[in-house]
Amino acid sequence: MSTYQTLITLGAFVLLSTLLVTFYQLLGQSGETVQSAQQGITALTLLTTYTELAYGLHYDEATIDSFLTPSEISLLTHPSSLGTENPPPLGEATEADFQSFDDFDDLNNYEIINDNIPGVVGRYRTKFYVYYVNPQNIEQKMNARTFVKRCDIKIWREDPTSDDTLKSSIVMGYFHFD
Ligand SMILES: [Ca+2]
Ligand SMILES: [Ca+2]
Repeated sequence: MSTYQTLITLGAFVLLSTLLVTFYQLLGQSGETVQSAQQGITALTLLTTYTELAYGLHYDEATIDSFLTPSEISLLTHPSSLGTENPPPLGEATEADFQSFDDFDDLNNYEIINDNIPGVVGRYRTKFYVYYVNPQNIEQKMNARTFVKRCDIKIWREDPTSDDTLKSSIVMGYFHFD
């Protein structure tokens, strides 16, 4: 092989390795894309599930067994006590999770860790935060009882760590027509 041929061969190898590096970079990127898409879908699935469960709850512990009129607003849970009612009323289970929650604000400060979802890699954490809002403006948090509560939900994959957090808010109102 002449020097010229060797140079051409070397040149071909350089070209081939450059192509291979680019190829593997692309492969790596699409791997990341698939991973982050899977993460997004998982977070969204959890959000949908928890949203449906939350909407199945009563507005307040005080509205489970009785119907409140606007003048009885003071019977609602105090803004600083939003959360679970433990010990629970006689004959009811300790309020600890979605199986035992019975009203919307039981979700306040609740956290769920999912690390065993079939077919899904990683550990996901979901946090809930519930507060009263102004019925005319649900962006406005109220430190007083109202007939509208808002629940902010945050979901993210914490292992392997991810920078993406899914945030969502749901609102529940208690209305009466009299
Ligand atoms: Ca409760
Ligand atoms: Ca409660």
